[in-house]
Amino acid sequence: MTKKYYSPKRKEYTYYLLICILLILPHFILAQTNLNFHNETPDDSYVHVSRESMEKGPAYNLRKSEFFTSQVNVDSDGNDIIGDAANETSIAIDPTNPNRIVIGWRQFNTITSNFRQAGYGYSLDGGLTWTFPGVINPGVFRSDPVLDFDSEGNFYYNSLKGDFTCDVYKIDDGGIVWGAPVPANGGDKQWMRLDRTDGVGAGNIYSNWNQSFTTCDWDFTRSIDGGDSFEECTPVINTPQWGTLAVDADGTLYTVGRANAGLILVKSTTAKDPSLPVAWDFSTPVDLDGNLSGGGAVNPEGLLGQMWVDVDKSGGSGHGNVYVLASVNRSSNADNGDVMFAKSIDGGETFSAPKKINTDNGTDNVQWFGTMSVAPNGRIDVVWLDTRDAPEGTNDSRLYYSFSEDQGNTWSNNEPLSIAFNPNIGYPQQNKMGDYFDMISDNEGAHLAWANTINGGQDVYYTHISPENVILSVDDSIENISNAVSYPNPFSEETTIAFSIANEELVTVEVFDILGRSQGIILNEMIFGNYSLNWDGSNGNGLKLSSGIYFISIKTKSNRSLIRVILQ
Ligand SMILES: [Ca+2]
Ligand SMILES: [Ca+2]
Ligand SMILES: [Ca+2]
Repeated sequence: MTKKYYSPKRKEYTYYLLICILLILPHFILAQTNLNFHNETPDDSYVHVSRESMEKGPAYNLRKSEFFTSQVNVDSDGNDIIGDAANETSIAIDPTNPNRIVIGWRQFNTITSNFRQAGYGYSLDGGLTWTFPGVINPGVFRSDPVLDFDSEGNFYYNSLKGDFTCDVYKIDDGGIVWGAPVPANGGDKQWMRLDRTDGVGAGNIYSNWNQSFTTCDWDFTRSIDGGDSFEECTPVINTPQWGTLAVDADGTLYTVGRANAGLILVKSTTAKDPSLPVAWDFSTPVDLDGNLSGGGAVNPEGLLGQMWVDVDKSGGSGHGNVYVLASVNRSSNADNGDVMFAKSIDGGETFSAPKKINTDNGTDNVQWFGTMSVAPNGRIDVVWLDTRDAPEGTNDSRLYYSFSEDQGNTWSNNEPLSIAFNPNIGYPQQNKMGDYFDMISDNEGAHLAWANTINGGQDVYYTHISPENVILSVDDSIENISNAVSYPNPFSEETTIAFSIANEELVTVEVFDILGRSQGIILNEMIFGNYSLNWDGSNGNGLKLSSGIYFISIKTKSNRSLIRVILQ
């Protein structure tokens, strides 16, 4: 009997081997792509740098009526630390005291080393001033910070370590004293969300991450005991990566990201129930006419941005809507970065056609780090970095903002909220400015944690955006108001507001609180030349305002000047 070289059995084996290779090939392709521009592996060794020994310079802080910006990674005197780097921000606000805000980031103590640690800073005055006490765990490689509060004001900081596992720190005093962290499984580019409902899932913690870089078998975990422990890893359908999570008003969990076949949304109505194992209802393809990517000129070793999901919890006509947004490489044209939005009005089963949020012309400008959050009243806030104003041959970027008050059908004009900066400077031996920003919306405005190089290095900032004032904003480039001052400042009885108007026109002097809410108009007259008026700290109805920080806006048809005053 002649022995055949190819037995039927061997043929079958070869066939199965081929199928296996085909099935796992996309994973390797994604893993390879990751390695090129997103991999949180320790590289340079830890170098101890004393903050006291670093050179200091003025922090960058900007106060306008449409927004205010405060530098977060400052020393104990509020100064910029020259020669450090900070990026990849996440923000959390205490729902029991919204003046308590915490921002986390990747802190590089010196730009001579890409060794990164868990940076954090906190504000107790609504983001106006910040304290950066130092990194949480000095000398330990930590990356990918993700922060959140539960409904009772407990704070959680999820942190990726160099072995592709995550820790969750839990503290109950607004971010001041740190205990030991709890192991939380995890992997690279994890995201975390708390259930802040008062339903069956109240206090649950959810996290998912990039399946390609983890020591777990899968890409999801849950805590049902307030962060004391995290469950064994379980799989999310189609393993989305580089995305975020959202919990709706009923405790339903959504997660989004890039899968092998494109962008997806995955939904679980059972994850909230501690008595049930985590199961997923379905996975829906999301068409944003493009895909998440990275490695572009604006952020060479980082992402173009992550994919955002949020839900309408307003109780109004948009209640339950699911919104997704991301900066994507476009499919239907050559644009390397647009901010694209889509919505679902049927609980994530189907999505609308994608809508481009940036309204610049052509396909040459890059809109990156697109970031979205939804306010309790249903307003959708979106920010991104934008190269549309960049001189030819540069990647200079400005922060832009737009919002929608009608469930994403129409959007406010694209408004720039920063000067242009070069995102390619200040690198800490790693050519990127992190992979994402983070934002939280309330009914008054948006709270953004972000990075830029306006102060000459990579630094972390908090910006509070007041949508109503963005609509009212005027062109600051025309100078008709000069020498605007207020004295004494601080004041208790009365302050004199003085300014000069170059050409006669109607001048309105109006007082705003730190959230950008008008407290009353104190002057509205035709004025020319030097002018002064006295203000006793009362509102438009003659009632004395409470002690605090206010902004006096001196506005003409074409110009606005702001003075920050302290009423004692
Ligand atoms: Ca700095
Ligand atoms: Ca990262
Ligand atoms: Ca573009």
